[in-house]
Amino acid sequence: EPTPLIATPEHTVEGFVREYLRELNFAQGTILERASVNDHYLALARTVRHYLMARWITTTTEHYRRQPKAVAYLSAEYLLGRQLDNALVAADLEDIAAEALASLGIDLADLREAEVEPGLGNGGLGRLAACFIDSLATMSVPAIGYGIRYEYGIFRQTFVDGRQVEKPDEWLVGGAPWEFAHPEHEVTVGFGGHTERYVDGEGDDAVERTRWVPGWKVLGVPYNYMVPGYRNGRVNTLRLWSSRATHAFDLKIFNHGDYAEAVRSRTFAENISKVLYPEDSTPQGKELRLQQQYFFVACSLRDFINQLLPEDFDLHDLPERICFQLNDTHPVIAVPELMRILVDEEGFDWDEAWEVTRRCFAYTCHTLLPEALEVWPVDVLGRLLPRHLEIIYRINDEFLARVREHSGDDELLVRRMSIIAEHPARSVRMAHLATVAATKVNGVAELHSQLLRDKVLADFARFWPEKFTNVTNGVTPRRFVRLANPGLSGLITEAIGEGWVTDLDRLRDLEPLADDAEFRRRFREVKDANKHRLVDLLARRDGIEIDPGTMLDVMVKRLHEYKRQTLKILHVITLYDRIVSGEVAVEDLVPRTVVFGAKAAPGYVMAKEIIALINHVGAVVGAHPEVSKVLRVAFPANYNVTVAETLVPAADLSEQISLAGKEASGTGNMKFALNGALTIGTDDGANVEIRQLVGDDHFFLFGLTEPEAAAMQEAGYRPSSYYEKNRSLRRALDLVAHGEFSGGNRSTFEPVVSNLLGEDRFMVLADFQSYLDAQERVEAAYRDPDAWSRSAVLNVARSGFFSSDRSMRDYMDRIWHAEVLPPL
Ligand code: 26W
Repeated sequence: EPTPLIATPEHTVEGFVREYLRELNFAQGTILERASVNDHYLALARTVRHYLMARWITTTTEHYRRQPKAVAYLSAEYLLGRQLDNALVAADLEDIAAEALASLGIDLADLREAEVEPGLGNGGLGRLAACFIDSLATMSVPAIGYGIRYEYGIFRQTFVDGRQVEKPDEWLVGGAPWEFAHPEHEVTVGFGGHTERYVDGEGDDAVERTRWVPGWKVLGVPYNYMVPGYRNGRVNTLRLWSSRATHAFDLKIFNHGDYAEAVRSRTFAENISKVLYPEDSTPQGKELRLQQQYFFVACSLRDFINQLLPEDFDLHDLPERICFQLNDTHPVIAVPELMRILVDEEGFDWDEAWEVTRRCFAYTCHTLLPEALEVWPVDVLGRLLPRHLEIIYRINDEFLARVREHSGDDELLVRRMSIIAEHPARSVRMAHLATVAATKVNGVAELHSQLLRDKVLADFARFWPEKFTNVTNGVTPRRFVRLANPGLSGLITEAIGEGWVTDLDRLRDLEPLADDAEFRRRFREVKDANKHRLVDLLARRDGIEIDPGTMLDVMVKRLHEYKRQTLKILHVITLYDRIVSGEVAVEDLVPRTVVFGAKAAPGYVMAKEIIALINHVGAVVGAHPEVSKVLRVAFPANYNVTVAETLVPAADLSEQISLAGKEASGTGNMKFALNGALTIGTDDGANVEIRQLVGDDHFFLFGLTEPEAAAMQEAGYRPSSYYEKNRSLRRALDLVAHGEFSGGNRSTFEPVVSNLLGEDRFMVLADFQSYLDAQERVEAAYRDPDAWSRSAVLNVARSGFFSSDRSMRDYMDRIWHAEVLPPL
């Protein structure tokens, strides 16, 4: 086949300038002298895009031509972060672009700031999906990401009197230069209606079939995003779906003269992809959410079958061509959808269809909290997707028959394993459906996968031991080291060459340099420069002043009780108390800046109270003339990927302090370790593996282990006993209760205090003393800059395992068995 002719701009400063001016003139319709910052940004983004276009077309063409075994990542969330820098680095254009722009009198740094990041995810799960597609592209794996093009991403957080107030995230208003709309590839998706039986064929060939007659339909329009590999000549695709009203439906009503109704139907359809659910860890049982899930999954399956497979493809061979990876339960409705396509539309018999379906899906679980496991009431699901509910019932019947057969009719076991829960309302347990259907089920860190097998999905693990596996999460070194930390990247490359960017295990070669005083000095210089970058950012962005000469102690992640931001703030309060009461002199403390970044789900009342508490404590600490000499709290609003990119490289201490057995993995923990922060953390999630790799001497471990916490809960945990026994704890909680941080008002934080003293589900009080002790060890260690930076360098050198490239290799070997194409 002939190679397609694709125009590519010349990879030189002059070539870049030419392309840039063309964009400014012809696409933006303006000239250098009159262009706004946004004009410049759009012109730049499109210019960079042009350099990647040939690779994108070539990659896509080759996927189609070779039909390799591929991966389709199904995820309701992609927390992408800004695109410009990533594209510049991937295309090896950083220097050329900077020089080209400078020659036009433009500063590249100013244009970077103009990009609003696509925040199409909540937290860890969404960012993980973004890291994974980056790694797949970089490793030349034929892969496509499927998701939703939310018109509004994760809300913009603001603080009013220290309390969270949410604003809509209008990320599309400035123009969306990274996306390509393809209305010509729109897909129709049905909802509601009813099912019918009918006889297909005649005489001996006659078979009874079912058809679904939807009550209404919407269109899905695909928007393609480039997913550039790192300098390997490949660009994969992320395809996000946007909902539209069907033209026919719309027009019919419109022609009847009912304009209001025509608008209503349009609004219904377009609402589906309007906004990301800002919930993290507790599913919203809202029908619109189920609509979103079915919408994107139905579009994606249809698209894969119709657009990415050859016309004559025999769907019996589908498992040879694709693995659909289910990112948590959000896309699990894809299972009955594929069954429906095969049985109702393609005429497969049930067993044949099930055989294909089961081999096409794999499921990743991202949680351990029972309340985070999605369930859909059958009346909701049956109204919205009547045929899918029938299919789920049949899958369940056949599954439970096997359970009965193998268990000698153990009805208690059958009830526990059923896809359908009977209480409190009859509902579909999406995690059970996923587990029954999937070829493989994986957790996201060793401990998490173990707990899935032993606790959350124990019955299933006994039934299908070989189904369960682990793939420890990872993060992309391109964005979170190469791009976020140019100083450290330069230092590493100088020492060991640049291969580490795509082969992070090579960081091991840095180990001997931990003992090299000159290297450590330069390492500290980089950390210091990164702190100054953070100082500038916080001053500019938030009007927050921080001292780069202090230890930077950072806790950034979604606000959730199990993550225990309260434990961190109780530590701050204890330090405050000790200074104010004269127990310690400020000279004897290591000066610290405690940085928080956290969004709370808008409906999560306790999480919002905790945000207010942190802000109020921060205000009192900052206003105190003595305390503020050695302790400051900074809580910049609206923590996001962009902020992380400046914050993580500046950190000295990484706070990973969840109750053991609750954080599935964590990925922030990996980003900090890779950027040379030391971790203070519990034996939870991937912390366990981080500590094993970096070594106990370079990690501050504290707190109960998972078995200890479980045993204590079993025996009857009484938080108030810790309050009674522990003086520091009592004083800290009393300060809060007595209104020290609420202008004397004792009711303000009463709910937080009484929750801790009464239930304390996540055992903050039990771990308090152990945490204080660990913080003392932190202080002692920080006083010795040479020893500290030695540990920091060893953290970097020994964290190569946490590259998402390694995660992708593990998925390939253990789950997908997809092909790897040669780089181009
Ligand atoms: C439906 C509501 C909802 C939304 C999101 C429920 C649950 C979730 C996710 C499972 C929450 C999440 O982001 N989990 C995080 O996934 C990361 C990537 O695997 C892990 O590193 C985190 O430990 C886990 O909390």
